[in-house]
Amino acid sequence: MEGGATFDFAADVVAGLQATPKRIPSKYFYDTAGSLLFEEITQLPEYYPTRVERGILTENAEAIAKLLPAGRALIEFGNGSSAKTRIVLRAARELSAYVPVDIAAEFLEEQAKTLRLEFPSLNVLPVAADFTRAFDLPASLRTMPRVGFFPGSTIGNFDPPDAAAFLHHSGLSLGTGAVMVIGVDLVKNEAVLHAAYNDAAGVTARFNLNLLARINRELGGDFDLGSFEHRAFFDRGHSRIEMHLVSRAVQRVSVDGCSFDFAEGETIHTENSYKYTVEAFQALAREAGWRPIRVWTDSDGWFSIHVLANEADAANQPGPRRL
Ligand code: AVI
Repeated sequence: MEGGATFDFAADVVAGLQATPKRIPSKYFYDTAGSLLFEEITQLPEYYPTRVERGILTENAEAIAKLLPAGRALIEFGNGSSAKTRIVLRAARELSAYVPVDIAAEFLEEQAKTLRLEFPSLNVLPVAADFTRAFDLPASLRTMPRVGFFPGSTIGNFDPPDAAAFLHHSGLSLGTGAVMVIGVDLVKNEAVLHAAYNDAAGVTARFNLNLLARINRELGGDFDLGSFEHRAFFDRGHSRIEMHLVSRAVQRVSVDGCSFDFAEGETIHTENSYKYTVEAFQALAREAGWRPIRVWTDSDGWFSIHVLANEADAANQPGPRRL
């Protein structure tokens, strides 16, 4: 496996809890327990994005494959564990290589083994890296046309300047002439959005609270999980779902030798999930140096799959506002 990267969980948690308002980056949801809970979320009746995106990919797999260059390498931003990866791998025949890029090296290697068994002729080359920054692709890909794949509207978890920075960096990593296939969740009826992040079975609440359990497990924190509750709401002004953990009481919590005071009702902001219009996402992509070629949505207009082309000379592209 190529690469290697880590996040500084302790430093980010301490800095986030010292900030006003308190916040913790959503990338820390995904330890083993959190990844399993997220998997459960994707199967909930209220959580439409996974189901709807899979439907769009299944219906349009051939048309999408036709837009991809021959002899291509497919680079997935994420570990390639999803059913969506398999839809694309089956449709995008004649792949020269499949390269899943993810921070979680062990899980990545396990997924790669599974994929090699399922697709014996596929050259699977996992890269352990933080794909939110520029990273190096395996040297053997140098001569192959590259296609990026970023499903699941994970880009919605980045604030727009970070989303633009991700698109810009991925253009640099993939190179001139690359194509990107990206799933983006769309603005819709507020009740549908609200239900998707406040499911009746309480799985999203457990996913959110697992962040505190993870801090207790890994950083010797003493969060009392019963003293915090899940809150998720749509903020129309920012066009995003915000997730928070709300303190039910005045309390003091310690993490990694530091203590943090909470007022009753004070929150830790744990996630943003931006919802775009097709036009707003295309404008963001253009700003980051990608040209929209095609977009598909479901019949309700709830979710979109975009194909973008990086035609300009990436080395001479201006960066987005913030990198
Ligand atoms: C991974 N990401 C796109 C999910 C989302 O919808 O923003 C994470 C999630 N948070 C709560 N439910 C699902």
